Amino acid sequence: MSLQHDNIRKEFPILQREVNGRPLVYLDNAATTQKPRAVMERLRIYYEQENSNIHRGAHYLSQQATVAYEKARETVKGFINAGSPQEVIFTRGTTEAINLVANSFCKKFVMPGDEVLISAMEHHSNIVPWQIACQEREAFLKVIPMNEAGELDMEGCRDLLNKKTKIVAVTHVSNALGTVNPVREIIDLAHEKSIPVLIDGAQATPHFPVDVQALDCDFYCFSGHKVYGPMGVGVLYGKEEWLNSMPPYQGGGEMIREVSFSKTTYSELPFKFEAGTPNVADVLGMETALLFIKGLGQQQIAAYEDDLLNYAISQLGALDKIRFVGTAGQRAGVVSFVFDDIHPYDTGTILDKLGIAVRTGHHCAQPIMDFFKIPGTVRASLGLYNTRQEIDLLVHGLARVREMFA
Ligand code: 7TS
Repeated sequence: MSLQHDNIRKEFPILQREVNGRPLVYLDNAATTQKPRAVMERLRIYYEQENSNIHRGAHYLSQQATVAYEKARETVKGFINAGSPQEVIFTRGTTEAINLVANSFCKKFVMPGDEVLISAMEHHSNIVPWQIACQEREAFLKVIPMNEAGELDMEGCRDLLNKKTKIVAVTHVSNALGTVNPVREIIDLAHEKSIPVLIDGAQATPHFPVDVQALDCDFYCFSGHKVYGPMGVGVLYGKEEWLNSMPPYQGGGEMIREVSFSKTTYSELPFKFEAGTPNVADVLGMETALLFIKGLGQQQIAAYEDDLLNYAISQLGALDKIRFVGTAGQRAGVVSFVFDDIHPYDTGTILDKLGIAVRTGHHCAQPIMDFFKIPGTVRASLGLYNTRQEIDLLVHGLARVREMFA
């Protein structure tokens, strides 16, 4: 593989630390990724040299910070191939991006009796905001079913799309199963009926390049902290015609043109959706992270991680009594499993003693666990810095778990 691991791992200081007396094996990248030096350095420089509020000051620092912030928007535009920077809204993360659309879009376009279509494998972030909006609008939440492999039922999807469907919201990659969904196909089906589609890209953007124009999605969301950037920042991409037709999500400074007590007019895009002082430092940190992964090569990262995931699946598959949860043909970044005789929590606790960080539980996707009739899974999720040696350590750790419970 073409990623230079010795060099790459040196860029992530936390990977050099020990946990419980062992070298850290970090396999919880779907929850959050570790940060390269360049990202932390960007935050330091911002606060040491550039800190200022943007879009308002006439002074030098404010102008410099404003230019840097708007340049970061251009970088994000390039990263996802948006049509224009106006289509890039900075948010707190994927969760806030989805809440923005669920709130604003539904207020305008969803009427009593209408339907919102999601899928059976959504993170709670792509369920609850739509549930709240549907309750408010007296609309119905419909769910695209999935099969035992954790693949969406495309016939079911086709059947559920109808005149009452006002928006479709599906995840690009499942955080609990690793399934890569055929989002382009879903978007085409929905567009045949003029229904817009939101894609939750939180687990896609870390693993492979995304082109929103090629997908032709109407909205796309992702989080900075899952693409090696800081926490507390993320992106909503939206097609200009939709964003222009939607009402503001929050009111406040930045998002207005003129305010009087009788009437307020709003700013143009993207500012209409960025009320208040934005998270400038972390936007710049996220920009650095995106440039970092572009610098390594997103295709190279995808190929490397694909190989590593297949290696993990084949090595783990040799363990006694292991059952994979999610065996879709197309997967990225995540391998989820259970031992039928050992609670995931116990497995996770023992791995932690060995310095191995995985996540156990329902992964904020309880309906998936209900579907498989399990309390949760053990999930190993990969990042660009993980290695085959770390997979071997995971497998050894799990063999220890089996011995202890024998
Ligand atoms: N959508 C998906 C598919 C996710 O995996 C997550 C977070 C979110 C939305 C929410 O992202 P946030 O950055 O706004 O919190 N997923 C996980 C996870 O798998 N473990 O911890 C968080």
